[in-house]
Amino acid sequence: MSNSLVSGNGVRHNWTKEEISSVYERPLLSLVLDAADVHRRTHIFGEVQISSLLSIKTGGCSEDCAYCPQAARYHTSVKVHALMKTEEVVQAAENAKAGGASRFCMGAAWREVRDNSDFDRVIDMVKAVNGLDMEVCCTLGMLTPHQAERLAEAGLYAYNHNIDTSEEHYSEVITTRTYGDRLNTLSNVRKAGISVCSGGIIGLGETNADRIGMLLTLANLPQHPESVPINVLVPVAGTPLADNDRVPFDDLVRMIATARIVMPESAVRLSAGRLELSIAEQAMCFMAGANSIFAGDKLLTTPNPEYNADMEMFGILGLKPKAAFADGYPKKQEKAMQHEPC
Ligand code: SAM
Ligand code: DTB
Ligand code: SF4
Repeated sequence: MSNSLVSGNGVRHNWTKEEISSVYERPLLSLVLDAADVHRRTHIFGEVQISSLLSIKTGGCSEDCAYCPQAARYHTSVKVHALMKTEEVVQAAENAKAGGASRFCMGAAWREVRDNSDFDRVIDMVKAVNGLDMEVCCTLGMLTPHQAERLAEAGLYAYNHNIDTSEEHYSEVITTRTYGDRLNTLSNVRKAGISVCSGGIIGLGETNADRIGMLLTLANLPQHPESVPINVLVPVAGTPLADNDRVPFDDLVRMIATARIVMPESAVRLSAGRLELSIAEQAMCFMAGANSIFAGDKLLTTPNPEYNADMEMFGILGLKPKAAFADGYPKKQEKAMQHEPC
């Protein structure tokens, strides 16, 4: 790899597949060292942003995402739960704050947001959690421009909407919506001045070219997502991907390091799949540029490491939680994001 790929500020939006591939394919330790260099230059090394997740509406989703335990069409052990009450959600956010989380992310098993009383209630939740001085995040499925505006006005800080995999592999995993649908919502979120959180999952049966294609799409957006979650598939019984092979640990490190190099200023989130990783393995992910995690013993429906175990890990590795709003608020965008064909 030429040094020019990691020198200067390194924020580029014209990456080629070949360039990203040459980063991804580097000998592992050289890749980690390059990524660590970028990380040191662009972030406070050792500072990790902590988000807490809450499933505010669980299961019964009409989409067919092959990895997801909440899709109504698969027979998993997830119990359907209607939209939670605002007070319960605020209580959960207060608990998360007391536990050290700076961001509270509310997830709903919806294909898209509908303009109904449930959405009004989510708006109330956003206002209430914002009042706790936490960064509020939602992941609710597809949004129209007007819905994104409403969320922004209520004080939403970030919106999570993953592209999950490459454009080429997408229809192998999800058929009930398109890659373009996902990118449109990201554009609506960006235009409303909400911080963008978008990444994907490894372990869906994708090739290395698909992983590189996913990073290419994200890195060539007109503005990089402020946060890029890298999830390892949590295989759930009853879903079509339940028997997929476990992702080798070095593939995860490669994804994180490559994301760090091609999107140097973004937070790279070591997301689902941490329960299967040792502290030493997670340490390598942090060295490779991961600087954000979901903490708390549950993700949306699947388990995550216990809070105390994470704090012990933070102590051992010398990691420090990042304060809320340390990056300020994203600016409202005048222009739509255009998706350039790869
Ligand atoms: N329904 C909304 C949507 O799809 O955007 C929000 C909730 S959805 C569960 C949020 C994200 O969780 C998905 O985009 C996917 O990337 C991730 N996810 C879901 N199931 C997963 C699994 N079994 N393993 C890893 N990540 C998963
Ligand atoms: C993201 O990228 N990962 C989180 C969050 N965004 C919403 C969700 C992971 C879900 C894992 C499966 C589950 O717990 O249901
Ligand atoms: Fe529904 Fe989101 Fe799960 Fe897909 S990932 S089935 S949209 S909850």
